[in-house]
Amino acid sequence: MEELLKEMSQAVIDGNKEKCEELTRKLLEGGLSPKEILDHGLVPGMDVVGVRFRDNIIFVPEVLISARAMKASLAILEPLLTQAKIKEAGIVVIGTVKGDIHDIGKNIVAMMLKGAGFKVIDLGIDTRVEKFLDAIKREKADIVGMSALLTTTMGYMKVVIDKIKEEGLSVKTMVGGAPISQSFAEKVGADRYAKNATEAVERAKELIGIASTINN
Ligand code: B12
Repeated sequence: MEELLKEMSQAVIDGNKEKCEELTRKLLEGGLSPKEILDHGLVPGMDVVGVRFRDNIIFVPEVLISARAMKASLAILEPLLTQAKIKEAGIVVIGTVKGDIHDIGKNIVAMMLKGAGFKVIDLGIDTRVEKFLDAIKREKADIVGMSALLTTTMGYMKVVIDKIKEEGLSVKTMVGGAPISQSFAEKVGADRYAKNATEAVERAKELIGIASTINN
């Protein structure tokens, strides 16, 4: 299994979609959980892509091909990750903020929240404040989750949080994405920060007052 997980990381790095799909099925058949496949196969692969992108060894087209390969695996894992164990723990509206089109991490968070019993309304990418506010009101959301992967877009989270406060909405706010930190979350007035999807589920449960042990 160890070997197959390494191959999986490499398939993400190479952007080999077919290989990613094949390995996802093999690893599931081998008894690994979707979360293990994510944490030890797909995410480490994308981490390497990130470093190579940062160091100008690869460029946007290669990253896109890697993202496509990872998404193909996620499509296989999605039905397994989203099988809710309890009914409607709470309602979460989630989106990547305006100006930002990164959605892999946000999609994983959405899947894991669904799997924990939350109803999730995914607003997609490049989400403006009006769209967040409309969905929060329409869905009577308990929590709004915002994702940003760029230092140039993370500031937009404050625009949304300020507007929520200005309108006096009772929704809780949760933020995440590679450049986000606990201190940034506090600075913009978010209720919670999570560094990954597993923690996002824990924080979401805290926000609506479900003991984190119930649904593990
Ligand atoms: C894949 C990728 C892309 C793909 C995105 C495809 C897609 N559909 O998402 C493409 C090629 C489109 C892309 C484009 C660009 N990218 Co890009 N990209 C990446 C890369 C390599 C990986 C991101 C990823 O998917 N990671 C895997 C997931 C699983 O991790 P994650 O997103 O961090 O999510 C986890 C947590 O953060 C958390 N989380 C995420 N969201 C949320 C939300 C909530 C509510 C919570 C609680 C938690 C949470 O949980 C997730 C799961 O565990 C990163 C590198 C990196 N280190 O992040 C660069 C990176 C983010 N990109 C970068 C850049 C510069 C760009 C471009 C500007 C490049 C360009 N010149 O055009 C454009 C921007 C386009 C735009 N307007 O958004 C830079 C940002 C630098 C900066 N300081 O701002 C990075 C850091 C690369 C680098 N090292 O330079 N990119």
